[in-house]
Amino acid sequence: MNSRTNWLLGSLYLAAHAVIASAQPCSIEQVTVTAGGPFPAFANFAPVISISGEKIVFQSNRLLVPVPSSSDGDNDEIFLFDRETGTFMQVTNTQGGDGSRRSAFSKDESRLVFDSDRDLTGANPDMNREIFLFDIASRTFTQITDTTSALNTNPSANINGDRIVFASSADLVPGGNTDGNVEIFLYDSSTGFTQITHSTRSAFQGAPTIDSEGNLVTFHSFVDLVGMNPDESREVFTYSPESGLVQITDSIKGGLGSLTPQVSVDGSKIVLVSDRDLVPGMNPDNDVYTFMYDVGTREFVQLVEGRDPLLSADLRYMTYSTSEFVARLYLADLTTVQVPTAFAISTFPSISKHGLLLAFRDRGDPVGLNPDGNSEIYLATCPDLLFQDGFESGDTTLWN
Ligand SMILES: [Ca+2]
Ligand SMILES: [Ca+2]
Ligand SMILES: [Ca+2]
Ligand SMILES: [Ca+2]
Repeated sequence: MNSRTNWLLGSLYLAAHAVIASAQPCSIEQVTVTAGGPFPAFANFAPVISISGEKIVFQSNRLLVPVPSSSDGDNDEIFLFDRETGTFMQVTNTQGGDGSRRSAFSKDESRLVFDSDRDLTGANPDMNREIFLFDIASRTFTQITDTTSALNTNPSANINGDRIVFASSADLVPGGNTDGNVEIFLYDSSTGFTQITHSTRSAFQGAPTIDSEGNLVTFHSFVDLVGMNPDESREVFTYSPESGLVQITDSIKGGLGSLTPQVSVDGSKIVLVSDRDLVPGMNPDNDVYTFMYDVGTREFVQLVEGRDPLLSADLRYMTYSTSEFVARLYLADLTTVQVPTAFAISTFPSISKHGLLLAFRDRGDPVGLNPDGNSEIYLATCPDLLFQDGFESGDTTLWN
C-alpha cells in the first residue's frame, strides 16, 4: 500500500468520524403517552418493531384504546401500533392475572405470537400461561399449546407463524418431559411439537429465537445437551431438523457465560452476549461483549462491549445497549469502521430491516412527554450513516 493510498484511507476514516461527530442524532418520537401505572417500570414494555418498520407490538397495562367495558388498565395486554396511521390496535382485552406478554411478529408481519395466562379462545379455562398466535388481518387467535398448570413462554416465529419455538415446562411430546422442567420446543403446524432439549435438572434454558425459514433455532442452556458441556456453564446452542443440536460456544464455567442469542432473519448469523473468551486471547479480562457467529463457517467475531445485540434483517446494523451507569442504546454499522452512535437511554432495543428504525422502552423523558417517568414506548429514526456526505466505505472490517 503506497503512501497516497494510506493518506486517502486515513482521510476517509477521519471523514467518517467527522461525519459521525456532526451527524444528526436519531430523531426520537414517543409512541405511548401514559401516566403512572401499578408497576410504572413495566407500564409499557417489550416493544418489537416489525422488519418493515411499519408496526410496533408491545405489552401495556395502560388504557391506550378506549374500550371501557372490559379494560381494567391493570393486567398486561398486547397492543399493535401502526406507524403510518399513528393508531393503536388492542389485540387482547382481558381482566385479571398477569395478562399477555412477550409478543413478537412472524417475519412477514401477518401474525403475532405471545404468551398469556388468559383464556383467549375458550380453551384455557385453567388460565396457565400458554402460547398464542394472532392473525392480524382476521383478528383471530389460535391457542398453540393446551396444557394444565405448566409454563409456556418466550415464543419466536418463522415467516408466517407456522413454526414457533418457545420454552415450556409441559410434557408436550408425551413422555418427553415428565419431570416438568423448562425445555425448548418447536411447534410446526403440520407435524406438531418437537422437544429440542432433554434435561432432568431444573436449570434455566431460554431465550429461543428462530429464523424466517423456520430451520434454525438458537437458545442458551446450562445443560450438557451434546456431551460438550460437563461443567454446566451457560452455553449457546443451535438446533435444525437437519443438523440436530450443535453447541456453538464452549467455555470454562464462570461469570455470565454466553447468553441471549438472536438468529438473523436469514439464518446466516447469530449475535449473542458473552463474558467468555470466545475468540481466544481477545477477551482475557472477561468483559461483557457482543459477538457475532457465522453459521456457515462456525467462527466468532468479537464486536463491542455491550448487551442485548440484535441484527437488522439486512445484516448491516446491530443495535445493542451498555450499562456502565445508565443503559445506553447504540446503533452500530457492521460494514464500516465507524464508531457506534448512542441514541437513547434504555435496554433491549428492537430494529427494522434496514436498521434505521428502532423501537425501545425508556423510563426517562427524552422528548419532554414523560415527566412521570413510567416506562413508555419510543421510536427512533436514525440517519443512514454510510451515505452521508458522499462517504461510502468498502471496508468490511469489524471491530476487534
Ligand atoms: Ca408517562
Ligand atoms: Ca385488561
Ligand atoms: Ca391451559
Ligand atoms: Ca425434562
